[in-house]
Amino acid sequence: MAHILIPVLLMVTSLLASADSLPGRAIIDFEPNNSLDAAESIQLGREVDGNLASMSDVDVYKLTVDKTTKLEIAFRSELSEGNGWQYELLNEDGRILGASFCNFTNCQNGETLAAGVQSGTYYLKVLPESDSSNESFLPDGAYFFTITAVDDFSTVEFEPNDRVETSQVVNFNTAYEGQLLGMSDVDYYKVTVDKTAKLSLAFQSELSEGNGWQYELLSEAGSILGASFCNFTDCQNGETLSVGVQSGTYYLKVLPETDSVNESFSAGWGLLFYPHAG
Ligand SMILES: [Ca+2]
Ligand SMILES: [Ca+2]
Ligand SMILES: [Ca+2]
Ligand SMILES: [Ca+2]
Repeated sequence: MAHILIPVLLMVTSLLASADSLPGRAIIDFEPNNSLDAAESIQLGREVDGNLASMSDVDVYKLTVDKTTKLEIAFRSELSEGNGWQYELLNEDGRILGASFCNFTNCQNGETLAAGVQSGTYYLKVLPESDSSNESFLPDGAYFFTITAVDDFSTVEFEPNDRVETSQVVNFNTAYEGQLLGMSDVDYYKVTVDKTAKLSLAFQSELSEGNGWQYELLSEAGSILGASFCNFTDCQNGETLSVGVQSGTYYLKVLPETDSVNESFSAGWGLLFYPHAG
């Protein structure tokens, strides 16, 4: 009898060192660039050198993507700032596809945010991390980022996936990375099983979060076959949920653990999952 081990769900935001800067070729923050309409055009693979001039400064950059791909945003700061930068990848309609806060030495060392996108126009919006208007919260120094398109996009989440109808198809033996973008984000993934099997879903978060993730394995009709809350270091260490299933279509639904709409409960920014068959 064949056995199928199934999906593993890990939650991760990849943090990688950013590429070396190329000062002579950097694109400079050219004001005013404070809105989507006034966005400054940038290019893939070319570093942008910007700064926030005040707590009301917002820098919006615009780029065009001509294929389905994974965008990697390597972001870093000149200085280590406790009140750092917030940056968001937006689609043409202004919907957030990925976002991060960048601060302290983590930001100075650089981090990478990845998101799957279709061909189209996208924006990167940079603003102060704090939403205070007090200028003492303004991060000093420059920020730098480079957006690159990576052909290996099979392991990344594609928004929008907030409904069963728009769920993302995933395969076994592949790790998928995504994120919850706020308390209203829900992520659906879809997997097809071709025989009676044991479905195993492993789930892990990058960070230890007290208000963590909730995930459910659903049948095609929407009944919950298995579910778990994943939080604190237990989630960071990873856990596995297993259920026996018949052949058919199944959905994995991921949402914030708490049903509060308070964004302070937002469970980190990273999500990676790994469906596995063996
Ligand atoms: Ca600026
Ligand atoms: Ca600006
Ligand atoms: Ca998501
Ligand atoms: Ca979603």
